[in-house]
Amino acid sequence: MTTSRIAMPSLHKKIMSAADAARLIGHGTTVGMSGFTGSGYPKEVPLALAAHIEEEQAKGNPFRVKVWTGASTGPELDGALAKADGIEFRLPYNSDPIAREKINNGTMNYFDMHLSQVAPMAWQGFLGPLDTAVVEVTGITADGGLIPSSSVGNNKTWLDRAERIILEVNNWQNPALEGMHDIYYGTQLPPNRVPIPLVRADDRIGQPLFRCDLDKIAGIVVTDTPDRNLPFSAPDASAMQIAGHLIEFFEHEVKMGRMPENLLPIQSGVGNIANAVLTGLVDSRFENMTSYTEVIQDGMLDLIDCGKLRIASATAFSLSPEAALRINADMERYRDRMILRPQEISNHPELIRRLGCVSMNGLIEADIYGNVNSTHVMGSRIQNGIGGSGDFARNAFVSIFVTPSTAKGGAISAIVPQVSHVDHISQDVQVIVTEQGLADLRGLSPKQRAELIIEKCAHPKFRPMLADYYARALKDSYGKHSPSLLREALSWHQRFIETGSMEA
Ligand code: 0RQ
Repeated sequence: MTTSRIAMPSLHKKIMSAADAARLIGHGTTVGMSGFTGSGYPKEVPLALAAHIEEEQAKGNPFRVKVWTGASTGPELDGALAKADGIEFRLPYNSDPIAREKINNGTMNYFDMHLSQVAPMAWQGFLGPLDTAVVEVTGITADGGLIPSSSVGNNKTWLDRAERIILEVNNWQNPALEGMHDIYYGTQLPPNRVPIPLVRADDRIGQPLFRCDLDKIAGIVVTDTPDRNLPFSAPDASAMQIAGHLIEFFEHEVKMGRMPENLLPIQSGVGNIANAVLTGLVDSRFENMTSYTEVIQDGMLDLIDCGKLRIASATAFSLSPEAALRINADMERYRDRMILRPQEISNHPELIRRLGCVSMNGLIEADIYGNVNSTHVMGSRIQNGIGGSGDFARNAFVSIFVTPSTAKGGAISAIVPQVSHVDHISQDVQVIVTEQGLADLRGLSPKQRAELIIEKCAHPKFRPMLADYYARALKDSYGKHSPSLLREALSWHQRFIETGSMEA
């Protein structure tokens, strides 16, 4: 396939097939791929690599690679490589079902880490060497600048650190993306770190293009395959109730003078509920809002379209296929309202704390003291990963977690005596919202938190069980600061594993 997107003639000789590019990647090596929540990931080389791996394995030759990405990607990358049993180790965030299965059956190593820390840890040398970068770009300028695509993720770091670079130039990506990105090249390692000069969500502190050592480019593959994001489900009654509670909370915070009229920069996590909250804000009275977050979802387009969101700063799009068409049809207009940055900047603790982000993330379960498990079902099966939730929760102005009060058709309570795995300690969890209500936990002791969470957030079916547990814990616990019955604290999970329900 050819393209007019490569404006530097000397690079044309590097164009090759995906199969030839995949053969540049060797067994046991580490590959840094672009991609973040289904956007901007390479589509051809990983598929060709999976085919190559299967061929080698059929000949009896072991062939597996270590894969680093920005966050989750698409079926052509994680799905295809996992299916071929080609991934020996992966970091960070994954949501691919085949990869999830391999991780949970113990055949794939997965390092689930805070998304802001991936690039710094690569630079610090904690993750080992990076052999190959495979990065999707929208085009290449006449002087060799790389126009980023629909996600930035860790691409800057992969391009800088890798010994060899393979580019996928994607004709499907809109050329009008050029100018939307802000690639900051000022990060340093200690002891030379300096403050990052970003003080508002709409500040631009870098440059629109990636730069790389052109001699490292070993191959260029041309594609026109679209990003493959999943559609969001329409917000259900429970999601709308959660959105309603949150908007009431925001109104109260403004009335109390704790937040300005246009709120503070919003961070909204992945998933259907987070998207529903954004959709709920469309009908709210808040105007001139800003967002400093990691992904731009459908709900943010709605907020921009209705004129209520002034700027959305993130590292990637996470759009349904319909929303991707919508943005592609009107990219020049959206470009003025959006900034895509490296994920070490979109998720930087210094910046999240400085801007005072209002963070809203989903959870798997929370306990009565407000510790949150975002990742592990029944304490051991990973669902996705911590993603950016930790970056935001610890550093936010106010850290909010949202969830339906039950899961799996009501068999599981999302509020439990003790979480079966901890991602966010109670100090990083200030508000919990379910369709039942909102618990504002700021300034409360563990016992006060427990009473409020049981009253406001638990499903009525599980509320008496929780109240009973808590009353007995208050009486019989070894200590009375965070009362706990150790023999019983995880018994709800064990009961689910044995009977298919947490109900007694
Ligand atoms: O599984 O699809 O098999 O039924 O978890 O749950 O209710 O669809 O909710 O899409 O909002 O995801 C925490 C996973 C919630 C997400 C989590 C099962 C449930 C379903 C999805 P099925 P829902 P959502 C920054 C923010 C961590 C990363 C993060 C997440 C599936 O929000 O990955 O916050 N967060 N990043 O059935 C058993 C429970 C369960 C449960 C839910 N208690 N027990 N299964 N499920 N609760 C963005 C990035 O980092 C990119």
